This record gives sequence, structure tokens and C-alpha cells, in this order.
Amino acid sequence: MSRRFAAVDLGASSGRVMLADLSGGLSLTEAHRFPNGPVRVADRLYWDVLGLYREILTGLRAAGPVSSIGVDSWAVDYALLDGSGAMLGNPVHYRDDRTRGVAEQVAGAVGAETLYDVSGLQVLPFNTIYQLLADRLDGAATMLLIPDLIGYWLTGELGAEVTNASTTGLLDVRTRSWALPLIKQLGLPSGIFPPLRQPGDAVGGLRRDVAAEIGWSAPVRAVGSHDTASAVAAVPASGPSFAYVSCGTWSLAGIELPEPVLTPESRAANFTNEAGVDGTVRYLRNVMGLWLLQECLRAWSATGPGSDLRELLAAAAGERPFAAVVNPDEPAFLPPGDMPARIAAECRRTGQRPPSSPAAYVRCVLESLALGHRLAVRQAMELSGRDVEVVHLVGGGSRNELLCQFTADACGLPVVAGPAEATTFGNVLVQARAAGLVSGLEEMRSLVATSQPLRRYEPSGDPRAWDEAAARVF
Ligand code: LFR
Repeated sequence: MSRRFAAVDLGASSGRVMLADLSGGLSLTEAHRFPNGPVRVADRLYWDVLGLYREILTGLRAAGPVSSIGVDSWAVDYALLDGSGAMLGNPVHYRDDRTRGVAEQVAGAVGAETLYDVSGLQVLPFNTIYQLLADRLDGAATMLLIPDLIGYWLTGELGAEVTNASTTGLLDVRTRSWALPLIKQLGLPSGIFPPLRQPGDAVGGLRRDVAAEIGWSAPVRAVGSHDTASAVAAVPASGPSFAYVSCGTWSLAGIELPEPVLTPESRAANFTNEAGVDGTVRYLRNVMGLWLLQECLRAWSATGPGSDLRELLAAAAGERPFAAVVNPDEPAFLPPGDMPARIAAECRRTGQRPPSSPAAYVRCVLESLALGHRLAVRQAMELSGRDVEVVHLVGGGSRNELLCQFTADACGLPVVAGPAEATTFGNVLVQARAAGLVSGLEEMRSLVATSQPLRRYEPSGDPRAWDEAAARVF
């Protein structure tokens, strides 16, 4: 059996087909990368899911034969299928605003306490539960989250992988099965939720036409199909006393637990208990993440020659500390749009002078994000009663030295940065484990720790400056 595995990862900045080789250690190569931008049609923001599927096939063809294939993506978004398995409509992107006000209505009807007690999920306006209630479900026979949809197109098999299902708001956090009483109470058709799969379960063999198109065949395996679940599975930690920040378009900041925390305090802090690989709980909160920076860059490139991120980061390092800081989780920052203008408005609203140059905006964004990381890590510790000795910062953000240092300074804890490709590592290592090449989470993590370059940042500077900045923002 070959020791090569393919990971399909659909992320916000791009989609990729990655090839991992475990013959001697753990190495990754990129077989194919393609854009994954949302498509706006009139006032709706959509996935370009058919275009992505075509790119995935191109990537698999380029990757060549592997032992198995795993698919992950961001959470919550889905397609509806009719009884024949055909897609009804085009999946809507979670940054669309069709769910405005729905979370409040549901909380009014069912009770926020009940919702949290059943699903353990943080309230984000785009959770699947609210999207489904804003959607037209007539004729829908099946709801498939995006990685499950890709799995279905590749194999013809229907199912719902559990880590991603846990982000719907419709999974029972205690039993990890569909929360049928809640589903019925909301008037959603319970038949649309397919049987659950665990990371490592077989999805199925490639359809004959798919195998013919890519030129080889291999089984598809369920992985932690929620990208964050895969990333957390690949955090190169040893022992339980770590926090993590999975930092890309979003920063997912928290800890790993054996059991959910469902206290009123936890609900008030909007902490989530998402399902991790191997029955673990991802106890975390969403922090707005590098989206703030990405949208600034997009705004500046629309009006000028485009900005070089490397230069901007170098200039940001020389900017005055804490000249302006914002709460990164202001709801106004969520949709696509003019981010510098929105940051400026938020500064004015909070009595601060807006940044006066791109470098000053970058400084503001990175300090604000580090404050978000600090609050989430500290609250995760307090609410769970767990101690943390180190923060692992994984994902693309681990390449951002300034953000890593700020996070260490703000948290007052060492930060171990890397790998940037944590999601892909988590994806392929769950496949490798199913193939018998790795034993469990611990060995997966130590394989990442020993095979990948990591960088350690010690906390520096005056911690009181961060306390003061935090008091200004939260
Ligand atoms: C990260 C992520 C987060 C989820 C957000 C929206 O890519 O999956 O975990 O809250 O995207 O789905």
C-alpha cells in the first residue's frame, strides 16, 4: 500500500489539493491551488461550488494515485439535494446577510439557554441552523455540508461527518447525534439530515466516471472535515496544558477538553463546544481573524497599486504601539466590504483617532487580534478550570511574526508558531491512522512536532500596556 494521501482543503483565500507522503517522516506538496472567492449575484453571496469541484478533479488528476482522499472546508455552509440527489439551488456563502435577525428570533422562540444546553454552540449569525431557517427547503431531501457534498459527488455516498455537523447547531453535544427534538421543534424536516460519520470512517470508493476522469481510483475517507477540527488535531502539542489559536481568515482560539462546558458563564462568554477528532471537544471562540487584514489589503488594492504585505508588516512593527485598538469581533466587520473605513468608524465610535496610514491600520489590526486571542485564551482557562502553559498558533497566521509576538506578549505566555499547514496535516494524518500508519492523536501530534519547523516566541514588553489596551476595547 502506498503511503501517499491526498487532502482537499477549501479555504477562504484558496482551495488546494495537497499530497502528503509518509514514507519517511511527513512531507507535503501542493498538487493544485485555485481561487475560492464567493460570487455575488444581485444581493446574494454564493459559493462557486461546481467550479471548485472541477478544480478538485484537476488537482486529483495532478496528484496521481494515493491510498485515500480526505476533504475538509470551513464549517456551516451546505447544499440541499432533491430526492434524486440533484443539487437544489446554489450553496449560499455564510458571509451573506440573509440570516440577519434569525438568531434572535430562534432564541426568542426556543430560548437561548435551551439551545446552548442542547448543542453547546456559540451563537454566530451564520450557523447552519439559522441559514436553514432563512432558506427555502421545499423539495429538499438531503442537506449536505460542503465537504460531504464533495464526498457525495466523488463517491455517490451520502453522510454527515460529525466534526462539521457539530457546527450546525443541530447536533446534540452530549450524544453527538442529530438533536431530533430541537429539529422538530424548529419545524425543520428531520429527514434531510443524513447518517453521521466519524473521522476515519470510509466514505466510499470513487465513482467509476470520476476514476475514469482523474485516471486512478482510491477510497474517500471521512476526516475532521471541519477545517478547524483538522487543524486542532495537528497542533504539535505534547500533554494537555496547551491552548491553540488556529489562525487564518478566522482565529479559533481555545483549548481541547474531554467534556463540554455548558455553564451559564460559558454561554454568556459565547464559547463553543465543537466536536473534535476522537471524541474531543474544541472549546473555543471565534475571533474575527486575518479577515480584517485581508479585507484591508483588498480595499487598498482596489484604489491603488496594491500593497506588499511584507513591507506593510515591517512598517507596522515601527508604528506607535496601541495608537488605536478595536474589538476585532464587532459584527460590522463580518461582511465583505471596505474594512479600513469600518475600522476608522469603530475608532471614532470609541473616541480614538483612526489610523492615518496603511501601516498604522495593520498595527491596529494585529494588536486588536492579539487582544482577541488573549481574551479567548484567558476565558477558556477560567471557564474550564484548565491551566495553560503554552499557546500553539497554527495556520497561515503562524507565518506572521508580528502577530505571533503580539499574541505571546498579550497572553503573557510562550507562543509556539506552526505549522502553517495544520489543517492539511490533520486531514492526512486521520487518513494515515485509518490506514494503520499512526496510532492516535498523540502520535499524530508528535509526528507534526518532530517533522515540521516550529518557532517559539517568549512574552516580552510591559504586560500592563496590554492590560490597559484590553480595558479600552472589551
Ligand atoms: C474556519 C471556520 C471556522 C468557522 C468559520 C465559518 O475556517 O471553519 O471554524 O466558524 O470558518 O465556517
